[in-house]
Amino acid sequence: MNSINPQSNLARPFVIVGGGGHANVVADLLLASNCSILGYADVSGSRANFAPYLGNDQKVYQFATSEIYIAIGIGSLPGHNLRKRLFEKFLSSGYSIPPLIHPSAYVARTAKVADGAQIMAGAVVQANTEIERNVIINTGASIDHDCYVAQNCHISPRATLCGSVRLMESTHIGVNAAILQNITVGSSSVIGAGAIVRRSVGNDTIVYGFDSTKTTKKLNND
Ligand code: JB2
Repeated sequence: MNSINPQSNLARPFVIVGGGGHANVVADLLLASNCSILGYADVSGSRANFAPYLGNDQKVYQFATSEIYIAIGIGSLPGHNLRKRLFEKFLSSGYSIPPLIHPSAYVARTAKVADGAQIMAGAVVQANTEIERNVIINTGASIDHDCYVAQNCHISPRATLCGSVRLMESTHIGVNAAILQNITVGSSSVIGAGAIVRRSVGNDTIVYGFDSTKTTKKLNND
């Protein structure tokens, strides 16, 4: 395994924003990397058990920007921009939101992973690939060489991008979908679970079905 886990060398504790399913996975990544977690912020009260509940997002501001790191513990699903909003809110308030890479993920030496991006357990990011800000590469996903994944995309568990695929901003790739080599997927598009994409896809488009011949234009509800 590649040992680049940037969070392992960070001295400050983390505050996780969100306390649901994705936050639990992020907390596990941090603990597996020997990072400490001060607590988490959530709007709907104390539910998670990985760290103390701090209160709503306002409570995060009790910590100086130089005192903590933030991890966004909200996932992203099609049509929801909460993760993006919270990432931008805390970044513009001066907090650091470092990239997180699970110790069991493989990230090639020549790959680039930007702030706020999260590479989950068992994922692979191959040579010369660029992962932009606030992207989730979820459990066991595989991103091959020379890919470009623009900000706020979510690659769901076990999805595969073959070589030189380009994903534009806020695209969602469903569980177990496969995108063949050299394909571009436009911004805010959704590739359904298990779809196999053999030709490029425009912006705001939903693709579904085994042979990816079925597409529909999606309403933009951001
Ligand atoms: O403004 C907010 C806010 N709004 C909702 N600020 C903060 N700090 N938290 C907020 N929340 C909280 O986000 C909700 O009260 C809830 O506790 C949490 C969302 O949890 P949930 O489990 O519903 O979704 P998730 O985003 O953690 O995970 C989704 O995305 C993942 C990628 C799920 O679909 C997962 O299954 C998926 N793996």
